[in-house]
Amino acid sequence: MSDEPKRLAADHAVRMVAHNQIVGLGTGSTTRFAIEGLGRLLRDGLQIRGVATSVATSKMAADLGIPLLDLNDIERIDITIDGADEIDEKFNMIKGGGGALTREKLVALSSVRRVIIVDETKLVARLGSTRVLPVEVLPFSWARSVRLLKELGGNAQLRRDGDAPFLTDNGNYILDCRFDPIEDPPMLERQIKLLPGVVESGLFISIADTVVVGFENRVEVRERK
Ligand code: A5P
Repeated sequence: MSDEPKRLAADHAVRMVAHNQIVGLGTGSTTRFAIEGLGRLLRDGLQIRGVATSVATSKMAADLGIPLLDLNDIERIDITIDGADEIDEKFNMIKGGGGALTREKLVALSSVRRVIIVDETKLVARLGSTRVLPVEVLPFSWARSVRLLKELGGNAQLRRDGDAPFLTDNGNYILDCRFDPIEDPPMLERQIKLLPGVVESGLFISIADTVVVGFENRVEVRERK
């Protein structure tokens, strides 16, 4: 599949950003197109400031001249544009394929409007049917987290980066959990959040407001009911 669906969804989403807004900047290959689009709008005179969800996004935004804010210095973000690994009909999502789930969730929850950009391969009937669920955990007790996640029905694997464990921007590990698929996403989200040692889960429940789905030559915009 070409990158065109991602690019079309991203281009559509950046047009939802208004002058002087604070924009949450997601992470991933789809969001890259949105950040590039915002860079172009900035050159055309649109004034925005961004809040980045990862070190990689922060670097990209800075290279494009997008001024960045620290989440601690603001009370709210006007609009966030981010991608997803999977999204179901109720707009529940799996995120964290790139390992940025914790900052992505914090930025999304600080935002008035959350716009998710995906291509049609991300649309699923049941979460967990095509992708694993990433869970960020403390390195100190990661093996115990594997056992606790197993009790919830998840087969968790420590994400690796070559020979070493993959490290998040927060210095933590990611456990990629296969659930085959997830029966009740809101319930599983609550159960995972209660496990000691878990920093954040990649289940995003009731967070997406608008979903822009990109196809080869068109987009479809869906609003949460
Ligand atoms: C980053 O950690 C993720 O949550 C991404 O937003 C998600 O994996 C989507 O990435 P792509 O746009 O690269 O598929």
